[in-house]
Amino acid sequence: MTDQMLTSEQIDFFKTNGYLILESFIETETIDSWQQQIWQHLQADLSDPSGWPNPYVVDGLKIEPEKQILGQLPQVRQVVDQLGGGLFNGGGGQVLAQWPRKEEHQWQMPNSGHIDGYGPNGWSGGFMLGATTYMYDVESEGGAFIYWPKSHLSTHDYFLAYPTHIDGSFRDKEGWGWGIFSDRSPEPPCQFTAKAGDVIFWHCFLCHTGSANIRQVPRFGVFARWSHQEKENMRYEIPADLWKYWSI
Ligand SMILES: O=C(O)CCC(=O)C(=O)O
Ligand SMILES: [Fe+2]
Repeated sequence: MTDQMLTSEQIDFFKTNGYLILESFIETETIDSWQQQIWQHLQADLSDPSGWPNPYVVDGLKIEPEKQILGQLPQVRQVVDQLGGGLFNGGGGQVLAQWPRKEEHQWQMPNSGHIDGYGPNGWSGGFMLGATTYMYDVESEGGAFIYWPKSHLSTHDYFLAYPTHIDGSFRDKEGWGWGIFSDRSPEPPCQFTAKAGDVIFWHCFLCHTGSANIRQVPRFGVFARWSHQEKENMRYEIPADLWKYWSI
């Protein structure tokens, strides 16, 4: 492994599109171990759908050893350090499941996507980067993570026009919906169909959302997110240069 994980072409791609997909980025041994741990945690089995639970958020799963958490894997940390110049913090793990919906045969692309950082506890501020991978392969209509390519640019334009909205006050307007961001996207949404262990890194302003799974295999999405180390100082700022707080 070299110090610089990403080539300049990959960095240019990330800056232009707001995301970067790295195929087979996680070792098979790690994926195998995650699979074992999640089924053990759920007290269920891949081969016995009748015993599958149904929660979207897989609560209380602590991947062990800790260095096997998505955001702690050395190759993931290397990418994050390269993009953030060592100033991005976080990388904690979260698993979100999309269980097969046997009763649904018609799949629809979601009509809007959100940006992260505006959860139930309010605005966290300083969110910079997310990463998503899967524990099992995800085919089309199989509960993929959905993203709007290049929407980081239109979201940036939105906040340049309405800088005070960065704190989440865009939600105060009556009739508000996440479409205020994703409807501005220069490109339509895509499904992140991928093999287990392929990783998508995504810019904090990239619109995204989950989607229904009408296939056979549960979608276990593994997420990690990073904030800026100086977030208390920079969280209200909308720099004209979208990459001001990045090292790329
Ligand atoms: O489940 C997904 O693929 C999307 C989840 C998501 O956007 C989130 O938790 O912020
Ligand atoms: Fe999200």
